[in-house]
Amino acid sequence: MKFDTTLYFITDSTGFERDEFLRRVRSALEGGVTIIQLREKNRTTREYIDIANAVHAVTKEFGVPLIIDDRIDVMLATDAEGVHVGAEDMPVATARKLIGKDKILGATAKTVEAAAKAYEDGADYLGVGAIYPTTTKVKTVLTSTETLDAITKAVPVPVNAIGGLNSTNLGVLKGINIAGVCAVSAIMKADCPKTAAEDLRKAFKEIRRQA
Ligand code: TZP
Ligand code: MG
Repeated sequence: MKFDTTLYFITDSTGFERDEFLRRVRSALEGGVTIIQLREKNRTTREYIDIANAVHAVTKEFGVPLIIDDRIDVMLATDAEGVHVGAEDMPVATARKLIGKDKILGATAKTVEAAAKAYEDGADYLGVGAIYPTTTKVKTVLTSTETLDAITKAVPVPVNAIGGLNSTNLGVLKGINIAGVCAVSAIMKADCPKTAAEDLRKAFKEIRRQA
């Protein structure tokens, strides 16, 4: 399926009541996020499916694909548009085999070698980072912009930058052929997710223009 990673919003429901969480997801969509990943680390399978169905109902209104972090079973149960696997999750080739060719498969890569393998194994896009230190709970190390640049040149699929990104600090990505940026807290924790998404889109457009 076709997708656009220009502004890739990854959710984190930690600390939000369900209604407030869903309100924020909707607000981010109103601000123009182009793809959403539901990333839930402390949910039972039942809860994960329940929140995924609720988020999917909203993303469908906007025609924006929903990607499920890590859990192919949750993706299948909710008929979400895709799944994203990290280095410690299901191998990319296995994930592709299980989900078929039509679902979107994303992978995390921190080196050119890992990126090339993920692409060969069937990834449709790659997330690369962390570019900056992040306050979001994640096991990650920093990835240099040189490595990010090399990855964009090594694979033909869209490559997104991730990690500590917000509308004021995208300058370091100028001249690198990324397809888009991923953000968790810059949107999730913003006073207004809609405005935050709009600002990120503008900032990304601006570095594109200057490149
Ligand atoms: N992978 C690398 S950094 C990161 C993930 C999931 C978290 C990014 O979160 P934030 O809040 O946008 O820094
Ligand atoms: Mg993961």
